[in-house]
Amino acid sequence: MRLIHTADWHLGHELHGFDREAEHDAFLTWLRALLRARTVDALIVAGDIYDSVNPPVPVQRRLFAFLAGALAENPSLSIVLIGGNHDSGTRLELPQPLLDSGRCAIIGTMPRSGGAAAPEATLVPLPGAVCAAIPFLRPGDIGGGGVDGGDIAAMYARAAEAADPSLPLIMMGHLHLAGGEVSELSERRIVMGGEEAVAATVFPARARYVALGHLHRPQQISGPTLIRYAGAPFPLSATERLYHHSVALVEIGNGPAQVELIEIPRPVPLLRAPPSGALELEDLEAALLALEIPHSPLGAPYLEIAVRLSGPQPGLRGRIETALAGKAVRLVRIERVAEGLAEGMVGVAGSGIALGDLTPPDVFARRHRELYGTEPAEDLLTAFHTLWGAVI
Ligand SMILES: [Mn+2]
Repeated sequence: MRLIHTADWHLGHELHGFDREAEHDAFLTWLRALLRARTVDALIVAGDIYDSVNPPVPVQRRLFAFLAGALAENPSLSIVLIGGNHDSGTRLELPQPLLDSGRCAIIGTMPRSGGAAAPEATLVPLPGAVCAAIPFLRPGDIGGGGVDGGDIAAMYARAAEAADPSLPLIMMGHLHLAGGEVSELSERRIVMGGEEAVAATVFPARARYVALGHLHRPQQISGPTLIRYAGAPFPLSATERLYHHSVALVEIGNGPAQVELIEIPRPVPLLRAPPSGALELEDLEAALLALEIPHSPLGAPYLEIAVRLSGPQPGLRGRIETALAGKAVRLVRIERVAEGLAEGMVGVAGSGIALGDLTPPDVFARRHRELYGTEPAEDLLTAFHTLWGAVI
């Protein structure tokens, strides 16, 4: 059997206030054409279908139109969707009664039976295979307390035991596996929220293919079987702009599963000035004046800028906008890098300090040091404390 594995669509995503609707339309149109061209048995989407738990109406309409269209165009296609940490599982499942349940399964939340998790109920029959469609697991999905690697392994083991042993077993999941490369920005809130990465050994060796979502770079993870993150369809932050975004076409026969990566055309260019590191403001202004803007029919390219500063720089944005005058770009972010700090040496990530150990004034002072390389002035600290007192 042949399937296409994709994930982390994040429908409704905004890049620093710019909506991605045209890009999502381009991706979904491309995917529908691919499904028509490549004749697969199944399309599986491994979570974070939506970017938020309460996606706007046009965003939900986009998903429903895609599902209805792809099923109508491909009479032998099955589709399986699972919920990710960004999704509301119950909202994701909403259109299920309107879709042919024999060909489209949406499992947003872990099914329950008599109040307890029922991983057996995640098994979805596919043409020539069976799929354990296990969604992102939240504390409480499993029965009180947090979700650890042992709980996750137990869910996968129970699903595998309940699956017809004569059929190839495909497993889905939305979680953070140890050994996966994390993009710096768009997954940070999850990693820093105290979530532990789990070992790839949570998956039974019996699975022929494990289709994951959550990490946005397409990648294979070594483990007891073939385990892949499909990755997002296009960059969701500037740190993802060099990824080779793709979908995985997986062929499961008698031997090991075969994977063909099909690169997704980049709908809108995402530029960075400079391409890596940061420049002093004068050098940056010169680089911006000389910046070549690629042709981009779906909307002006996005631009992220990194400037090296030795202290607060009033009027920074105005100077950058002046240097960009007349250029068709969308300025998404100005990263300020403090003089004397090497890139990547800022923040608490990798420092061994847990965010929970810092007080808000600590975070404020650290952020000031990151931005300007100096301690906040006394009057600024006083203003911060006044504001802090007003909100707690
Ligand atoms: Mn996710």
